[in-house]
Amino acid sequence: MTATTNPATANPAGTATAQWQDLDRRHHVHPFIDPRVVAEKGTRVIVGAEGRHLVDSEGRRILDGMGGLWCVNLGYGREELARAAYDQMVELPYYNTFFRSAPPATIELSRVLAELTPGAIAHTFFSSSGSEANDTIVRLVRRYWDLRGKPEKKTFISRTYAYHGSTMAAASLGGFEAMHAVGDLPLPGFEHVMPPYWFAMGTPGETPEETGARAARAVEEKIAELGADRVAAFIGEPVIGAGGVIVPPDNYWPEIQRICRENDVLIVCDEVITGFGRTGEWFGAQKFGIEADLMTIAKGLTSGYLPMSAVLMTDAVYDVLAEGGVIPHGYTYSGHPVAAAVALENLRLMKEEGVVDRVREDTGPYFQARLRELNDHPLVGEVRGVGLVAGVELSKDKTRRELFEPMGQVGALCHEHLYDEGVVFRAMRDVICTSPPLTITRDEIDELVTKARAGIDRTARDLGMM
Ligand code: PXG
Repeated sequence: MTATTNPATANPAGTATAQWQDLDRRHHVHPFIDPRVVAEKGTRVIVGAEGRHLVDSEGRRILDGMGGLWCVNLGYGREELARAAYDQMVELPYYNTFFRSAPPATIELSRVLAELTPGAIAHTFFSSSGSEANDTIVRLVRRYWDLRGKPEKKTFISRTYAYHGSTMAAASLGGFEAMHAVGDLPLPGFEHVMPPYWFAMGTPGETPEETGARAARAVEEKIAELGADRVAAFIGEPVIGAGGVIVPPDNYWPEIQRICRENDVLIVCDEVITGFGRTGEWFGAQKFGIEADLMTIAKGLTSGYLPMSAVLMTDAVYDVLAEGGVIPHGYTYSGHPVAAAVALENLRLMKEEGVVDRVREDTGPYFQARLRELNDHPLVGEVRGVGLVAGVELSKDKTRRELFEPMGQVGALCHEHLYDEGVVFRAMRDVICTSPPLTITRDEIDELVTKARAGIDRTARDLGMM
């Protein structure tokens, strides 16, 4: 395993897990985790990985049911990606895209993305994280409406449980109260409506399609309430990811599309998780028939090997922005050549290996079918998902769709048990989410489901449910 031979990342015999944990506790501030929990339990030190498995500092081999953080789409240990980065670093490690300049890899990537993306999407603005890309979208969309002579059209409509990132604007777009509570968010001009989340928000007797229709109607009503002349855009993940894998019924997106078009509201698809094959299509927009005006991409663009994100836009949006002259917006690392070289190699490998076709035709349906076997479990309320992303909603009483209170404790407990069984999931509220590398094999899917059931069994025993 490369991690044990590379002096920069090795876990030398003298450095025990406890020592790493002690250093981590004293000096490292983690995102999204209670520092007191890190202090008490110690961080998990991940020292290497190969294929779909991680290796921790205790030498344990763990199946990565999360593809890192919804991103390591080609799996770990892909030397082609390392070589692409190395070659580019030797040739041109950095140059900016500000001074009417650009590295060839960056230009080529913008061409490849225009070819790969659906519909009229043809232009790319690069950044390094999904959050930066979504911040960029807020600025560019507001400028777009200024240039169109409609400066009142500034408000973004998003959804409860949407995740769009952690910067001020991206967290404002997101629909999490706990995130809004940090930094006095949302900023002005961000509104939230219900998502098409049948299990938790469907009224008794309502079908998923009826909940979907009601969630779409909430967008229409919000536009009416604010006035269409004040609404800039609707933003949505085709499938809500970090918010608990909320898969919309088929009638939801066509309604959103109609409502936005009728009200001259732009459609922004946040494809940070759903992009690059996750749903069995290259983009979630294709899976759900969405004609996006702008798209956010990140994560799977480089399989997470280097940070890179982008805002993609149609000719129609770009032409308005371009006529407005200089766009005073950009990042030092916009279009970073090394990240671009890795993205190009990543996309080349995905095409060469037919990764997206395999997810659509083979591993995706197999994964969904096998995970749905968990529906017979007393603790499982619902299994939902598409392609290689899924959420298992743990519930007190599935027939009544009753959730646990307070929310999140059962999910966190289950997450621990799953790790002890040797598989990583992501617990969000009491939904245990999985988004494995797209290269996962049928045998590894069997391993994932077997370990998932064992972890859920342990959780149910703790709760006295079996
Ligand atoms: N949009 C979506 C749909 C995302 O899932 C972002 C934007 C922001 O990307 P950056 O690169 O700025 O993180 C994301 C990121 C989790 C978790 O706990 C999910 C994400 C990030 C961190 C944690 O599941 N998604």
